[in-house]
Parts: sequence; C-alpha cells; structure tokens
Amino acid sequence: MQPITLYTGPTPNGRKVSIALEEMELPYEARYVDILDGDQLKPEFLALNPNNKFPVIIDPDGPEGRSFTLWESGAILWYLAEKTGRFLPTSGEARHRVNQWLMFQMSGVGPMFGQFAHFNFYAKEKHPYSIERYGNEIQRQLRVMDGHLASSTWFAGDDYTIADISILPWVEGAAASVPDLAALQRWVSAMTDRDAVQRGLDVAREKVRAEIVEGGLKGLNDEHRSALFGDAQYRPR
Ligand SMILES: N[C@@H](CCC(=O)N[C@@H](CS)C(=O)NCC(=O)O)C(=O)O
Repeated sequence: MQPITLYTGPTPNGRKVSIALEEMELPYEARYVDILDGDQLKPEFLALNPNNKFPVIIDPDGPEGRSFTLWESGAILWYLAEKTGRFLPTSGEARHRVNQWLMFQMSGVGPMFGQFAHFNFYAKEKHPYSIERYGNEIQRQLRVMDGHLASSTWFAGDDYTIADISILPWVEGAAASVPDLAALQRWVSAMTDRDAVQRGLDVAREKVRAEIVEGGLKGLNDEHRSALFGDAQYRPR
C-alpha cells in the first residue's frame, strides 16, 4: 500500500488525523504546514485546499484506485474509517451515534474552543465579553461530555470510534483543568493509554516553537497575526 500524505501541524485538527492513521495502521508521511509563517496561503497549498487550512490528505489509492485529495478533518476521519472498515460501525443506530458526536465536535467543540483560544491567547487586545462568552461555552460543552460519559464507555457507546478520536485532542488539556469532571477524565486516561494515540499526538510536536507559544502565545508577532487573521489571511486571492 502506498503511503498517504498528511499535511498537518501540532494542533487538535491535525492530531485527530494522525491518531486515526496510527490507529488504523495505515502507512503515511506527515508534511508540516507552518501556518504562522503563512504556508497555508501559498499557491501550492491552496491548490490542495482552497480553504487554506490543514489537515489535508492525499491518498494515492483513493476511490476507484485513483489519487484522492481530501480536506476537513471530520470528512477525513470518515473517509479513513470507511476505507479500512475500522472505528465506524457499518450500519444501524451505532453508526448514526458516531456521526452525531463527530458533528458535535466539528460544529461545536472545534469552533468554540478555537474562538476561546483566539480571544484568550491570540488577540492583542483582551476583550472580556468574548473571553467570558467562549469560556462559558467550552465549560458547558465539557459538562455535556462528562454527563454523557458517566453512563457510556466511549462517546458512541461500547466501542471506540472516530468520534472519540475527533474529540480527544481538543479536551485532553481542558479536562485536567476542571477537577470535577471525573467521567471525562476517566475517558481521557483511557484514550491517552493507547500507544497509537500517543504516537498520533506526537506527530509534528517538535515543530512547536517554544519561543512563540510560551506564556499563552506571548511570542506571536504582527506577521504571524497577519497570516492567521490579518491582511495576509483576508487579502482577496
Ligand atoms: N474545520 C477544519 C478546521 C481546520 C483548521 O482550522 N486548521 C487550522 C489549524 S488547526 C489551520 O490550518 N489554520 C490556518 C488558517 O486558518 O489560515 C477542519 O476540521 O479540518
């Protein structure tokens, strides 16, 4: 089997896919995309994903045996699960339950945790309303997850699935910071005890630039801000 190429970086959306590839024992090569330096805005990357974001995969053995490029982490997890027949029930209620939690992650957890990080760490001016709004929302989501996991081993029931894989990189750190979420912490431990999860989390870890992320992204400069949410990001292309 030819290796899948994974365009990624050391963030939750990238890590979901590297965890899945590790769990599914698929051969892959990780290529680092430096979003602080604007790699995602270069024509060669935009040709892969016009939405200028990682993760992206290229599977040389895609559907009908042709090379297949796919972006959006939830769609990638679904594709890989269907390709391998692993971590996604083939039919019935359990399959829909996986989809439900995957949608919850993609439409709720990712955007809300992302906005909280933006206003709390990335934004130059601190805007208390936004920090409180997104902070409250992620606390609420963590409680929803904890309540569910109090009576369910994994997110979609008795089996470990891509729903779990999609959520872990987002809540791994946050769950530990809220002491009364016992069920969520039990689940985080079960996830992080898995060797494949550890290997997936480690992909591109060496690319984390300590001088930038230290003290809540204190090292972010105007060029990084421009690439992520300033002129370079929003310039019409
Ligand atoms: N909904 C997308 C979000 C992907 C995303 O936000 N990727 C970030 C890194 S975690 C990115 O590449 N940002 C660069 C940019 O927005 O310019 C997914 O789940 O794949």
